[in-house]
Amino acid sequence: MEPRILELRGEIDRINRELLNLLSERARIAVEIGRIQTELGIRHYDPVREEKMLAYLTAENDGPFSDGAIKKLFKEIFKATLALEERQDERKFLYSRDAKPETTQVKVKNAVFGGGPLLVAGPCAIESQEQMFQTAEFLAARGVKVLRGGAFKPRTSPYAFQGLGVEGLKLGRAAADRYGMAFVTEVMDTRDIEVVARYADILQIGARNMHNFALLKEAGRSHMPVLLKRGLSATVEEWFYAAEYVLSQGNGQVILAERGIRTYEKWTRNTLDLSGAVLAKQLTHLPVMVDVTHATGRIELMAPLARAALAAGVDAVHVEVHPNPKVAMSDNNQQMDFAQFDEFLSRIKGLLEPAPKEG
Ligand SMILES: [Mn+2]
Repeated sequence: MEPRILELRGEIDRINRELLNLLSERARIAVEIGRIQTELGIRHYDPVREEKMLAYLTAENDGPFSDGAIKKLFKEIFKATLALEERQDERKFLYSRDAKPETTQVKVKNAVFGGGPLLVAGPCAIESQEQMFQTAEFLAARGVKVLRGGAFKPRTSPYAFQGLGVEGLKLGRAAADRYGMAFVTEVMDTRDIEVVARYADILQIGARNMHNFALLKEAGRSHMPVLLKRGLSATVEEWFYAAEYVLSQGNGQVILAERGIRTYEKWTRNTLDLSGAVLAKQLTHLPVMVDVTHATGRIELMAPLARAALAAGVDAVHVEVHPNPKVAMSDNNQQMDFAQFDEFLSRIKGLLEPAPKEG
């Protein structure tokens, strides 16, 4: 190598080191500014300040870099700094894995969410004693530990079947007790939390209520396990923030459920956002469930997507099962009958073995 080049490269290495030190010093100061901004509730991103810095730098610039190149370089520095400040904030959220590295386990009866793959199953709506007992008996015999069933139903039409209410809660509780299962059911109104908590083991907050902050806070105060479904049009961030509402009330028992989001696709009821579910596993310490029934609305898709979800490491899969879906009072086409559930189970069985312990 030409000695002159080697010498100049040595100079470049020295300057790189200095640049690195200066960048790091700049970042540390910016993070301190970010900390104060967070304390004061001020946004980190300040476009006016960025514009002023760029104007100053281009005015000072005598080349050889063009003003455009200088702007581009510094914009990258600004971007990386902003990301650092936001990362700093992220650490403070209770849902964050930075706040709590180990996966939270939510224990209900014999079931542990976050302690190996689980199935949650049952009819869309609780309709009768016979229906609930038949379903619970069938599911319990197949090792399902968590029974679902809606007593208060959020229906798109106000004239559709709204659920049996408290009568339904009693049926769900009785069926779960009879077959040694945990019982999860939806609560839609802060005024119902007390009565639902009396009969259920887990309070479900449905997709349509994910943004009902009063309900989230009350569910947090109940100190009951909460199954929080992602809203139809909620971003992953909004979903986590909804969980934060519950956690911030001192209730750490939250299970996140991805149940499909609304997209332009019409051949599936919703679009299963498996990326969102995996992000929830990676970024939060909360157990994550994937509801393949509402995500797809198509029985033939449920086993493949349940396999995908379990292979991707989610903690639970949710399906609707009904002794006779044809006469069900809601979601007729997407509830499995018993034979379909057996077929479903045989297709996912290999993935239901407990995962090796986290190291
Ligand atoms: Mn349903």
